[in-house]
Amino acid sequence: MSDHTVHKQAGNPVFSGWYADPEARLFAGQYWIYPTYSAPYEEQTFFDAFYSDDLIHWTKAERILEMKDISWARLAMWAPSPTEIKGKYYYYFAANDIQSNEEYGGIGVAVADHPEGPFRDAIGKPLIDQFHHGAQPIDPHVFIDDDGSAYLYYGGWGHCNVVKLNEDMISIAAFADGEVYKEITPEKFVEGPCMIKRDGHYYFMWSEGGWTGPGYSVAYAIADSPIGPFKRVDKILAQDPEIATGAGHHGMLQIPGTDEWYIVYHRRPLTETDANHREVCIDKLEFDQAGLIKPVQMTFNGPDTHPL
Ligand code: FUB
Repeated sequence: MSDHTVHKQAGNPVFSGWYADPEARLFAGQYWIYPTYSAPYEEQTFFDAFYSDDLIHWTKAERILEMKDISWARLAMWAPSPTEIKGKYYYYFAANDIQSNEEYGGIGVAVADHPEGPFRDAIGKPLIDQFHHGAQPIDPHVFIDDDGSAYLYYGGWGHCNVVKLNEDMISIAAFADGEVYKEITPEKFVEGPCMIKRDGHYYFMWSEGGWTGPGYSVAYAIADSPIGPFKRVDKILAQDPEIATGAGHHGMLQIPGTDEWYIVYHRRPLTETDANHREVCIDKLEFDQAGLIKPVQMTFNGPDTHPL
């Protein structure tokens, strides 16, 4: 196993260091956060992860996946999203920030026996290596529906697609209508898709604006199906002149056995303007009586303690 460093830090950010694009999961009885290492592209050559028993104390699992183990990756390893199926951990990530179908890279899949890795490339090539419907192959987010169907949402450059994963989790199936790459782009979508299911409804969320600037933010839609249609409802997370700028690209955590939810996201401290100076924060996300998401209040206090 990799080196583990304990971060005892109450409040936001929940751990120190420049990190972004957090995915949030509950694995093996612990809370997990899987972020991008937020540095210049050439230095984004590995992923760390963080785990906690209570949402307050986080331990770093270092270098759970490294570029040296991905033959096709050369820089900009971004936005991981893992899931657990039958005791195996499947880890979707982007690499190379491809600008056209002439370049090689896109979304890969790695696999491990433990949530802290070590993850190894599962197929030796990208799972998605082309633009489809204008979507840059970045920002994967894996979602398992109640019937066990696995969906991979992804996309940048203002377009979002969803694909269905086969049971092996390392190959792509066609939908019932024969389509493979289904475009589901909601109004104002830029990147960073995220899906949860609550009370039978699919809450689809995404980031809007430019991630390098202060106006980066999160909005959402509600649908009756994992493939939409997704009609934009409203923004739920945005900069706050008292707290931080550039708040977006998030994951979600539900406290087990409750209807208590937290949004795990990155934001830029008010003192910073460097695009990569992003840190991972957690705040409450609440629903109103009608099931609509209330605007998130960013805080410096961070989450309440939730021992597992
Ligand atoms: O961290 C690199 C990129 O920044 C991500 O892929 C985007 O979603 C944005 O957060």
